[in-house]
Amino acid sequence: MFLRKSGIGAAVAALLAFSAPAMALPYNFEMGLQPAASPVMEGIEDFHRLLLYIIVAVCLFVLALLVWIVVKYRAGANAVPSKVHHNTLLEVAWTLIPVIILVFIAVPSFRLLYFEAIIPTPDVHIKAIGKQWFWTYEYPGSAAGFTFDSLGLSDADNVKAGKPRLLGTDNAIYVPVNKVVEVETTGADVIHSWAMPQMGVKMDAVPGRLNHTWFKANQTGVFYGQCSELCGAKHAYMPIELHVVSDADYAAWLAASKKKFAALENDATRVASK
Ligand SMILES: [Cu+2]
Repeated sequence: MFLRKSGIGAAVAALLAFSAPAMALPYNFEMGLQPAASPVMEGIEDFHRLLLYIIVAVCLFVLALLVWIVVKYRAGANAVPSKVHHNTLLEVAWTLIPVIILVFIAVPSFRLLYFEAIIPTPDVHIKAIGKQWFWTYEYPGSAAGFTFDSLGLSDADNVKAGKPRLLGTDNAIYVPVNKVVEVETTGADVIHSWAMPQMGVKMDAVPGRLNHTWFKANQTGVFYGQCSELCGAKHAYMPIELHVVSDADYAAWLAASKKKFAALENDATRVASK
């Protein structure tokens, strides 16, 4: 019905969308992860691939055993079943082999966890404060830091701005490319989670706690994420819009934003955009 209704053009477009290299967005019929844009996400992709190979091998092996048992030892071909039980060699093997597989998985897993957990010397700090239901960002700076709110746009405003539905915001965050960005997350009311799939980042924003994570975007572009901890009625409406730009563009955005948003010198003052 979809094809009849929207015609061949739409079908071709759908196929193209299917095979096109994913931009910084999820796309129709996507099977894998969103393409990596940071070293951490590249590590996650590699680990994911390794696990997939292991899982497929284990599943095929178990399937082959099942088929073999079902065929060879079916009642018709094996009227008098054997009463043998216990086989020390087999039992040791089916205990040891899974242990070896798990150790084999654990090594790269811990290596990746440490890589994520230990933050390299950061070039940029951002503080993301989850609120019901938007994000407040702080860009602390020695001279003049600033803070602003970042609210999800309505469907109509997203269309107007050419942004994807449920993902566009009124004030995007900017970071420079190839620089280590440290993200501090906290919650103002309930637990939220700052998640940016293409950077391999998902960090809970917990009231009364300051969590740290990092990413280093290896390409410029616009990336989208969402709050990923069920935080109330409008949980689905607090997206994250991240622009990764060149150093020069970042400096320009920083200078403009310092003027645009209220300075932090007065703690109590926080003025939203415009
Ligand atoms: Cu939330």
